Amino acid sequence: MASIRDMIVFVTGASSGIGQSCAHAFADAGARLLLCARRKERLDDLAAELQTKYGTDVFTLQLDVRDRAAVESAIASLPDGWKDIDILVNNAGLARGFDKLHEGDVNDWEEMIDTNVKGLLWVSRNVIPGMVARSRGHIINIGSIAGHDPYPKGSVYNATKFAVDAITRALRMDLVDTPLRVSSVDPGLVETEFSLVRFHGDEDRARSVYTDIDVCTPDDIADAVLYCATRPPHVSINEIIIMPTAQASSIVKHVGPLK
Ligand code: NDP
Ligand code: 8X3
Repeated sequence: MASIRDMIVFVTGASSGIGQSCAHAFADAGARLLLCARRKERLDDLAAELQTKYGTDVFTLQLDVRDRAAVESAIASLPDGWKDIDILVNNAGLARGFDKLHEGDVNDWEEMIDTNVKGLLWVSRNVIPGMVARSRGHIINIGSIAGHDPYPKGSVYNATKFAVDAITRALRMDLVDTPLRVSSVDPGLVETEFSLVRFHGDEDRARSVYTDIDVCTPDDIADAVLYCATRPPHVSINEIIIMPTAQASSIVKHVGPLK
């Protein structure tokens, strides 16, 4: 296992779920953490927890990744000591709605495309040049099984995650003559605030997604992300698809006890 001690790890969408678990996993491994999300109070609470628990050096940024100018300016004006990002975890993302395409809400579509695709691009475009200049860096994108295997009523979310997969694979080709690495970690069902956000705050509907099925936890996913980040420099984990044992594809899931 390669050490990431004192490396600067930038996790987008660290105020909840997988991003928050990644922050814990990287802090536990001795990294310094740059954390962004829109809910700054949550980030500051997390920073305090990481400082107490692991003695982690944390810098928090209130940032909406959809805002291209804000992303440019936030990254350009990072204080000394935080500019040289070693590992970028492009995690910020969401699903909105669960509808047949011809009945979908176009505002939901815009939010997903602006966050999952354009937001990931704005952050990447502003972080990767520094990595290339330093000949050092690792980009880990959080995709989804939905980016390999589409499902009904998820067309636009699926499309955004197919886009993440295409960006990941093409970026790896763009950087093949550098020491930089590009990975994606593509989960199936993980219990986070994801479904609450997808169903616009409907708690009962969100809970039902995870009822009677032993789904992954955000810590399970963070473990895979950390695995990618801690391989020796000549080894690139290109892609990890990680799902609950009770899920075999986007649509094949076993509800109830396993035999
Ligand atoms: P959560 O809703 O728990 O976390 C999403 C995180 O993204 C939050 O920290 C949120 O912070 C942040 N975020 C959302 N929009 C923005 C934005 N515009 N700017 C900055 N940050 C933003 O969900 P998950 O942890 O489950 O989701 C994380 C990633 O994992 C997503 O890319 C999702 O698509 C992917 N994924 C999730 C799966 C699951 O089943 N849970 C399965 C496969 C992939 P804030 O609201 O404070 O801005
Ligand atoms: C999230 C996985 O199947 O809940 O990316 O949409 S799914």
